[in-house]
Amino acid sequence: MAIEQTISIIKPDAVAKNVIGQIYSRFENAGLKIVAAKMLHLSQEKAEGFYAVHKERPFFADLVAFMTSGPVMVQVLEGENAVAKNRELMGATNPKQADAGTIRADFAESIDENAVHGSDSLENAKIEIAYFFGEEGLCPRTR
Ligand code: RTP
Ligand code: MG
Repeated sequence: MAIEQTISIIKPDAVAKNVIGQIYSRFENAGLKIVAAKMLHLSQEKAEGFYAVHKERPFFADLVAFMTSGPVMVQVLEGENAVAKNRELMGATNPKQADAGTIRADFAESIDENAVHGSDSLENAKIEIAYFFGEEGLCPRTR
């Protein structure tokens, strides 16, 4: 299995609920390492650019409004199969359909405010890592 890196975002609803640490524990317990992290309040432009693939969708304006409504925590997770493993930990987009024990089942209220984002492919992970950490770079673990 390949060591991959993926983007995780703890969205404004979960930051407001004060569960950053609980979500980080799930990553760590699954063997994923945090190799970059920052809290930021996304600008309209940064949020629109991040979700540009959805710009024609009816929910786009609400999605951008939500993602700019408060601070988010953005991190790069590294580990075996990190992209799929993170998506598994997150659960389905709609928390009502998410498996028990997943982050969205436990911390999200609705499909619009669903606690976390995770890159959906290795290709998009690379694009999203560059989008958020292109200038700072990552902190590879040496031990
Ligand atoms: P994300 O990108 O945030 O990790 O979520 P995802 O891959 O599970 O879902 P995606 O299809 O990429 O959609 C991005 C976000 O848009 C909102 N959404 N609303 N009302 C709807 O039908 C609908 N569909 C998607 C969700 O908040 C989703 O996280
Ligand atoms: Mg997505």
